[in-house]
Amino acid sequence: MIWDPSSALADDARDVASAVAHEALALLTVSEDSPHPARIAAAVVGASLAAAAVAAAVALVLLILGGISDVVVETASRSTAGTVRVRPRTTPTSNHVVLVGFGQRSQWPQASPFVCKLDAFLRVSGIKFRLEPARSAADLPTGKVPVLHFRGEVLSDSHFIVKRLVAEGLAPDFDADLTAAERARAECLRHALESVVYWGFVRERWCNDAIWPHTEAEYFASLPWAIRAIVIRFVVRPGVVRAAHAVGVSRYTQSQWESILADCFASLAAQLGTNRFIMGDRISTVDFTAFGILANCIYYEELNPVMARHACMHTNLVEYTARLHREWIRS
Ligand SMILES: N[C@@H](CCC(=O)N[C@@H](CS)C(=O)NCC(=O)O)C(=O)O
Repeated sequence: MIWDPSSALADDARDVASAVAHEALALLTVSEDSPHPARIAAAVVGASLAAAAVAAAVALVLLILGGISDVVVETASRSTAGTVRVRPRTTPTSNHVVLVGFGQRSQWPQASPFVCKLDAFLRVSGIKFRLEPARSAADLPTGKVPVLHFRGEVLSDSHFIVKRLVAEGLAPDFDADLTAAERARAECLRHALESVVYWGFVRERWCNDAIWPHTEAEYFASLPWAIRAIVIRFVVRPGVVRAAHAVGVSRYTQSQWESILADCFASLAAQLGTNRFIMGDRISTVDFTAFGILANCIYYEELNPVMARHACMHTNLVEYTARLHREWIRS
């Protein structure tokens, strides 16, 4: 989640600072008994320091309140209505499609397997889009990325966005040629990747104290220091860590978790075999999920070394990811 507190807050703090400094100087210059110059200098320095301290304190409080109010507004509206109403970034007649992600890295891939999945799906389907960062938590109707602004609507969840674009005839049905048994296998793989393997990113990026500083720098570098030091550290991270505990991924021992990962990647590698795509010689929807997960494993090794090690044990998975990167993203 990303906050973008208005610069008006900082302006307020600056105004307070300059008013305090101005008052202090005015008092000194109109004094009847002309004090000693050294005392004047000391008083000016003292007043300036006091003004700076007041400004810093006001700015800190305003910035923190800005961030916290975002969380509070988001939580309150979600708990009553279930979803947050977000103003679309496109009009009903607009041809522009906006993919909202975390936006913390300008170069590909986004540090979210689901954003990466949808990004690839849109490119391969020939749908032109702009990638924009979430400007605040209130930009995300379900609190998650990706979000797609499309013809005046705000769509959430990569799976349902893909379904919607196919139903509208804007994207091909990549699964049309699969048999019922193949669809079943593809669906099981998709769930294994999105509902099990995905949590490996959370376990490493958010729950590992040694890796967390790198995650924080990668995700939140653009936020003001006060928001990072207080809101991210004491509100956001603990929430994600609690979610990992509730799902159970952080309760496994390291060897238990690595054995689950090893089985999942071995299944994916076995299904891919020497084929071009996961389900054979044609793209199917599960390829976008696999690509998003594998690209995040491999290209963010510093944030998830265990995931990267397990994915890279399978040469065919590494080659598949590199080839799709070349064909889908770089071309
Ligand atoms: N089922 C969703 C999952 C999306 C998801 O979990 N996104 C993660 C980033 S990779 C997220 O936004 N997490 C924030 C949170 O859980 O608060 C989809 O397919 O879009």
